[in-house]
Amino acid sequence: MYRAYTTLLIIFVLATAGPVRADDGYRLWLRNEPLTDRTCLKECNRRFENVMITGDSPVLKTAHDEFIAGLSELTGMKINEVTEPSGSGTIVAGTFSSSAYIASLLPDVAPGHTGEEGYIIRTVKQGRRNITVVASGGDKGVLYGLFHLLRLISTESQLDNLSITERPAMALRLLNHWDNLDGTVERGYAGGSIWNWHLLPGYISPRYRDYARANASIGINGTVITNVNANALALTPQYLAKVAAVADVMRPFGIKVYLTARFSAPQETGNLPTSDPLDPGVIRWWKDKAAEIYALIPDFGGFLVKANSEGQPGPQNYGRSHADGANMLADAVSPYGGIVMWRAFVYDNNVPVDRAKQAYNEFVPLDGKFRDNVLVQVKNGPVDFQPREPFHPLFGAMPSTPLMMEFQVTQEYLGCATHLVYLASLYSEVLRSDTYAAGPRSEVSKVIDGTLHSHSLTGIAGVANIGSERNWTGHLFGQANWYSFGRLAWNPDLSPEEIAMEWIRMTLTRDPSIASGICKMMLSSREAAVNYMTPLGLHHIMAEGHHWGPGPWVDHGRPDWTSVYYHRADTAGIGFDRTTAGSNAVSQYFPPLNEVFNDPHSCPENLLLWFHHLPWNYQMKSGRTLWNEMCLKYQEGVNTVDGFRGYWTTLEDKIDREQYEHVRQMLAIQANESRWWKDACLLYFQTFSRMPFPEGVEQPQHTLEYYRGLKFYYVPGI
Ligand code: BDP
Repeated sequence: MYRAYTTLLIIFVLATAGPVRADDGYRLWLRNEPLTDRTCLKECNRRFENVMITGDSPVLKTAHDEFIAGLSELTGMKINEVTEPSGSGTIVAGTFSSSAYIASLLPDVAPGHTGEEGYIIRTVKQGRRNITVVASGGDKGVLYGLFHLLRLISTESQLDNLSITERPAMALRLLNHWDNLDGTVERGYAGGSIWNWHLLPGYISPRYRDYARANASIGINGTVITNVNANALALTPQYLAKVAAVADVMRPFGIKVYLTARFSAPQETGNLPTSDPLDPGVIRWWKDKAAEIYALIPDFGGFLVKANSEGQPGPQNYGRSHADGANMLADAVSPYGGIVMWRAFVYDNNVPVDRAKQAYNEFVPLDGKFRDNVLVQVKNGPVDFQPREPFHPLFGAMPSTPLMMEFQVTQEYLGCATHLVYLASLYSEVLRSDTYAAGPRSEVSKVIDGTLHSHSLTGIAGVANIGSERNWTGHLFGQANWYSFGRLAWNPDLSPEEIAMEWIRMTLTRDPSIASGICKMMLSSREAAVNYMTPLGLHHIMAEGHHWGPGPWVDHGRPDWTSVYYHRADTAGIGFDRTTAGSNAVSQYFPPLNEVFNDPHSCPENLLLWFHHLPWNYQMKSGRTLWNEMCLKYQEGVNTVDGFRGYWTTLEDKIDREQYEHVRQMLAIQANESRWWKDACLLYFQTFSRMPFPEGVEQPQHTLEYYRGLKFYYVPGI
């Protein structure tokens, strides 16, 4: 009796004292913390005690193993594997073709309805028995459907009368790793690369598998494992054997592997005299290379290419166009079903009048000239992953070419992973922006999901924030950005709030009031960063090279790599004049947006200085001068972060201790750095405005000289 009582007490203490356990973040959103809600546990017992998953392909086997493992971790239930429904409830999962029984449970559903990756989750009653069917036209759909069901369980969602139909909006949902073969990661802030090139292919780190399952759980179906600033060695037999070993781990999780192709590889590793895309020898070399790759990796996805940008080689070196280059590679991979993702992030060797206009100018004339298996991959904004940019004017402007979205998940311009910045807000803002390309309701999401211009080859890519650190992303909240990228790639209409709540419940806590408090903090975090870094449409004023911290004074080197080129502050005012009277970048947008942006009175104030150069005493909608408004925005950003810190301390014994302590310290860093940004930028701009700080703005902690003199030698990521 006494022993039973003690055991019960121990169980009770373990179940209630969450913070005692230390969570190092390795398990991500798949930590599957045991459910404590009794109703939910009862529901699971009633519905999911028996599991019948049909089919034995590698992906279905993964689906089976993941589901059984996840369900047992979450519920502690003993799960029976059955060959026909039994007991009070059974999960029945499989493809329409693997089981006639599944098809019979969903008589109203045409087999092609879900596609290969979509799925149906439905509760079907058979007398008193509850059958939960998870069905798809393809193995991957079953895997995604079962992960969806696990998510419902893990977030303690409603489990009865399920009637869910899902299809991914985008066909290609990819991570782009800017990982180098030497183990470093360009713009990576979470340790080194997760790919251990030295030990591959002999040693397969368990991390590869854990990476694959995390991605599969959010529907990511491809990964480009090498940097866009590519190394031709990745295409040599020695490295291809390593790539093949990674592909073998990814395959059962429905993930294809892609590589970046260095355009000059035929010369660098093939000893050819040229890499001219129209040269027969070069064409042959790439065809042979494709054959070699596909012999090792039959489901190889294809190539991602950065060409004629920031010094990278490309077709223009031979007087050829981007289309000539892309098509030559596309022809090499097309016999095997491969694709080419050709980046529109181009930096000409000659400095343009307005850097923001360049991609549009180079690519619009090429619309319709690309092969069917080419996508043009466009960054979300026309400059470079800034805290806020208008959407890229190419979206909507190339109707005959599939355009792929490129977001940055790694926080190169958002604190280098020292800041809590929830990026779903940024992604969603861009995806929901109306391009007006075919009249109102022509959102960016409809351009990239193919519905606006009828493309079936569609895609979205996120530059990964993943590294070798135990918690994968450095900052714990960086995990939420990886998670939300995947969720929005699947469904761009999901709200940042829904996604944050899912992530919080699976990663931090299921307590509703704590979860909503954390969610509120996440939802205001991106605007806070914009405010303390680049409010009112300012952009590209970060420190040079490593991009960590402020550098509005950067004025040397190539003009369009400086800050002064972008903010154009002088005693008359501040901002880049992109109106019809200035660089005329506004004309790259469809009406009525071009007019809206062209007039400072109709231009959204959060993009004002992106499009206009305005006097310091310009009157804002608030009635304040531009200078005062700018100062107060910077201060507001700082205050918001102070608020995060205060709120976080209220969670001390309410969430896992290690998670709590990690975030507490990171928020302290962020609070310091937000002041650094505010002080440095305001002191610098004050040399032009010559106006005092308005009331409510904290006095700077140091002088402008102090901030200008700060030097950092080993910031990660370069
Ligand atoms: C810039 C990064 C640089 C990348 C480049 C790109 O600073 O490291 O190589 O983007 O996207 O933002 O190619």
